[in-house]
Amino acid sequence: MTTTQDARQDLYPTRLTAPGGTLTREHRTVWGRAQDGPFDAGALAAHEERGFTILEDMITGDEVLAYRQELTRLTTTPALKADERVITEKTSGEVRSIFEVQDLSPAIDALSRDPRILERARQLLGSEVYLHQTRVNYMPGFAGSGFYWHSDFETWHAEDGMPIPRAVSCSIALTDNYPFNGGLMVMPGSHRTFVPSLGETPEDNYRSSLKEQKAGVPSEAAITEMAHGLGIDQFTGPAGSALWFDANIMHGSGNNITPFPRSNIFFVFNSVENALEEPFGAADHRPGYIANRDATPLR
Ligand code: 6CS
Ligand code: FE
Repeated sequence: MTTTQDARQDLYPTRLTAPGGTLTREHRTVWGRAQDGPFDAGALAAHEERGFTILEDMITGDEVLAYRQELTRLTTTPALKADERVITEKTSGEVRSIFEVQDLSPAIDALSRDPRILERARQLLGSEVYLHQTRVNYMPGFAGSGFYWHSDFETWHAEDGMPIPRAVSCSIALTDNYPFNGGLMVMPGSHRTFVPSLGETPEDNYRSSLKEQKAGVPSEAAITEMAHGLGIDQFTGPAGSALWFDANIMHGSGNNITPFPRSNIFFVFNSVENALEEPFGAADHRPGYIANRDATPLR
């Protein structure tokens, strides 16, 4: 007798018990058309090809200052110190990320619904969208630790039950992103390859993975092959710039030992047609503040 779990098709098997080769992505990257939103046909074609788009001046200098004050307010709110949505740096104990930030900051909630952001997410995903995950990353100076190479979709598929990579992240820089202060690195075109990871998901993995990801990371062999084949681009640009990147693009960031923090706001938009199911590679799904299970369209 097969259960629905067994019968369910998994196009992107990962967290394998034996090494498996890379897979070619089954799904397109851009689901909407030029007439559906602010991106023109050329921009959509470039996003389909590279898997990411950098927009300078996504928000104004005044807005950057206002959101930077919000980030400071959040880190200096005593009640939040013990909140499970606040992730601290492994070594320094400083705030590393705050998840579900739209519930903690009305200003950031409003930004996620701003047409400059929401219309682009709807256009790229070709449907109504909802917030799968939001977070602010502080990447403080001197002690900001980076994120090893990974595909977000690999985690969201395995641990949250996201069926296909019909999701897009928008990272808005609140500080200047230099090559040397932990700027996000991406491998252009890597979104078209799905790299399964080896090793089952530990119980309650999110309690450590948000500080330092161990399960779900690609092999050095896969990273080496992709880096040689595709190269590495880096998201640099002034505060107010935005990086739109596909859920499956291979990305990572280095540590930040400079005095210059690299803070940003992340919105992860998922298509309402791609709502979370049961995890494809873990026993239990993650809490709602990391993976929203309410696919009500964002208005
Ligand atoms: O596990 C997650 O959902 C988070 N981890 C990383 C390294 N990037 C995506 C996401 O925020
Ligand atoms: Fe990531």
